[in-house]
Amino acid sequence: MTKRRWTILAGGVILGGGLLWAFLVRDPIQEGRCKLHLRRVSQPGGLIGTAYHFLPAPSSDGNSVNDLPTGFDQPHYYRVRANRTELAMAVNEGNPWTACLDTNRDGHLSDEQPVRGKIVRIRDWSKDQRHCLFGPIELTVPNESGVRTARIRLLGYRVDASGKQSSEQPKTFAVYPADYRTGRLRIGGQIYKVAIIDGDHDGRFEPVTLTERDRIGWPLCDWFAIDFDGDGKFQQDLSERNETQPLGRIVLLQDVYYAIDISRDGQELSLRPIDPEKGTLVWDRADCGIECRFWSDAADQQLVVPAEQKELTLPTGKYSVARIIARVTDTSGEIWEIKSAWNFRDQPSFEIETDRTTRLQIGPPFTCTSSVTKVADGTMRIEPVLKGGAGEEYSCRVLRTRRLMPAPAITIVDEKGTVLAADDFAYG
Ligand SMILES: [Ca+2]
Ligand SMILES: [Ca+2]
Ligand SMILES: [Ca+2]
Repeated sequence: MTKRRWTILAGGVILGGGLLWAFLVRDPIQEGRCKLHLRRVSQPGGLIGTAYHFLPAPSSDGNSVNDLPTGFDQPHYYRVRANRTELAMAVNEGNPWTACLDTNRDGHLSDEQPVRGKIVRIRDWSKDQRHCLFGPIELTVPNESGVRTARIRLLGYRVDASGKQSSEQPKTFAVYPADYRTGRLRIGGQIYKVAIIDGDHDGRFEPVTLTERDRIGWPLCDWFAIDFDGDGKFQQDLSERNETQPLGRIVLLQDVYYAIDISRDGQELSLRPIDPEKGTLVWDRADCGIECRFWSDAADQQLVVPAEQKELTLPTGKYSVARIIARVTDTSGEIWEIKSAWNFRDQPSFEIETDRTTRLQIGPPFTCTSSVTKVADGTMRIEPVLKGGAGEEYSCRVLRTRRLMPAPAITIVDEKGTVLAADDFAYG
């Protein structure tokens, strides 16, 4: 056989194999439903980044731990939230760092398999950082119908809570799922990639309650993602392009609401058009346009509400403010803009009830106070705190027609009004 014939034969085999894979192995794309396949995640980032939650600061107090694995002589103790309970974890300084989790919740760590950390470099907040990665760690979760499994990874940040480089120890820890499920379905002639993430590590997929939060107020819940724009990625920046949401009962897609149904084993998903029960939201505010994102146990909402619009209808459910941009246009046509702070703990929540009205006073009037904390003897940290009418918190970065204005100034006076110090705040 000539070389040319061998090439044709090889090409035919590859093409035949590909067609066989396409017809027999790959799932056909169905209208409104799909099978969900498990996708393992080794490195942090990407879609799974939306399901990070940050652990409270470590303590040296191991009161809830009866014993430790051999060699744990410099332990720091954490609590990891999973399946609506807290698991004790000890992290030991050393080379390598080692973590041990009380996976069977018996108060002992000596019966657990310690996990060695691995140093990874991750581009984080536009800088290359070294972090310590652990896992995957398997959690078996007993329930009424048997045992479910959740797999997690732990990421020890080599920066402290204030963003400074820690000397040796990974003090700040994030936990994230070690896998997610994904598939593709068709709606109205268009194909969408979808995914679900077991963000509360209980081995099942249920609508968010919005009550469990991590230390920055990020929801500790399952997540749903849909690639609205078809670019193959799931955007997750809370902007109008965002494609991830806490798993609710509903998703809004091309102005139509769809009920999200997921099988008990998490292997099948369907989106069914519905007309949900609704109530009215009334916005009590002055001449201020609002762009915002609300998380919800019903349907995630991205809203752009001009100053003159004072009410709108939303599906019945509980809502929590995830992001706000408040905009005002002055008499010279300049657009002034502030965004909500990256702090989700104190952002307001509200409920929409069927055929009833809920009032919300997001936006002006704004109040500015300061937060003062002692950093060291003789050193205080002073930060401005800007809040809106519903108690929502904003960043003090003010944009004037997309240009960042200088940071606000501060003057400290005594009881008689004598100026003791005057300076400008610094961003960052
Ligand atoms: Ca144990
Ligand atoms: Ca779950
Ligand atoms: Ca996308």
